[in-house]
Amino acid sequence: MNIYQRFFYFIVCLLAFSHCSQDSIPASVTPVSPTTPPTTTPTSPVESNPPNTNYSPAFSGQTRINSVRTTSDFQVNSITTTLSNPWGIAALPDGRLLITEKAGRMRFISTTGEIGNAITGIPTVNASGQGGLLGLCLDPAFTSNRMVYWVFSESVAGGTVTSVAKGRLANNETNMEGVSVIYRSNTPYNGNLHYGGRVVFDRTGNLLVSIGERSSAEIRTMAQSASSSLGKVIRITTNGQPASENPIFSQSGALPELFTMGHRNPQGLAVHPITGEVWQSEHGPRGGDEINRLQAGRNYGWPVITYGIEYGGQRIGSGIQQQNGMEQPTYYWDPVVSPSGMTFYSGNRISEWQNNLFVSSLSGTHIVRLVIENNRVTGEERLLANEGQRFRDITQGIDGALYAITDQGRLYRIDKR
Ligand SMILES: [Ca+2]
Repeated sequence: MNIYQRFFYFIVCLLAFSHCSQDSIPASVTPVSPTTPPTTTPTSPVESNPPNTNYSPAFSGQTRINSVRTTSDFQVNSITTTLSNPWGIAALPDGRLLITEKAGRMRFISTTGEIGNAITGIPTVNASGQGGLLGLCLDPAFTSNRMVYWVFSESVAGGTVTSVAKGRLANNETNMEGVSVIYRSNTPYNGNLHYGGRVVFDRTGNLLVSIGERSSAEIRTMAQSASSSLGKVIRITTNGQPASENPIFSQSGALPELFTMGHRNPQGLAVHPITGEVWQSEHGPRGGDEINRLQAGRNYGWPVITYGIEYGGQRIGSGIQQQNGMEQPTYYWDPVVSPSGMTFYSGNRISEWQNNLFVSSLSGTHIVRLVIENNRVTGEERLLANEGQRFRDITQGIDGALYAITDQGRLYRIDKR
């Protein structure tokens, strides 16, 4: 190679490595820096870097939508910096928060930063790679039944799987009672990537759980097989049975728990406060991170259609972005931001945020704010971009503030000043 080829090769490797590590173990904590005004003008997209592909969107506004800027005065407080790889956050009815830590711990944390001891009774997790104790949610009737549901990666014969467990939070708050694993993915794989890992209740009172396709080229095609739970969003009862409302997929051997198929690594699920529909975020490859509006029985395309390319630069499959019978993402990013947990804002403290979607971004190191009108994204903003944090999950507290956790161990509170 001549010197120019070597330089080009070096840049390609650098890009590939930086993207491969989008969900790896975090860097060290960086200090909070003061907010500086964005350099973009309000009408230009927030993304100014060139895309990784030359693919064209299927419709106007599917990517690089014009930026918006919050005009309300809001404040950001770092409540604590000492969590250890927090992965999921849920708001308790009494105002506190319940968080998971990747290594296998679940803890209370107050909105003033007091961190509780690890709750005992949580089944062992396999915390290798991207695995561990992942997303969690509370039962809608938590106040009376104290039930908690969570997703984790688990060692089983033949590899590891994405699993779902439930337990009753003991009255003394030190342990989980009556813990049981209510669901296990049916396709073990020897790997430690792409577990998915979010869980939410939808308005039918069932649990939706996102399950990744385990990443490797040899296994990811299972996202298109209705007989595997890999690369799916499933819908199950609180006992782990297929929800009776579930769609029927036409493939022979289709699993009755499937809700949607054709996903890569979905790390975000959120229920729209008006429509009740479940929206999803999904890590793409190099380019092609997605926001999807999930509709029962639909196929979201991976790995047949995608707006991304392989980390090494090759096309994926036939290199197509659209196909009949496969859903287009509502929105996509190229280059990627690595979207993880997300929530719709339904509070009234910042009225211009109502029904906006807030998405935690890992490699993008910011919180995405998406304005959504008539099921289309009409504006994008990057919040907390100067904090240098890999945002893993975000939720709305009982007090109406937003609470976000980062891989580096921080919990932020974002609210009207
Ligand atoms: Ca897709």
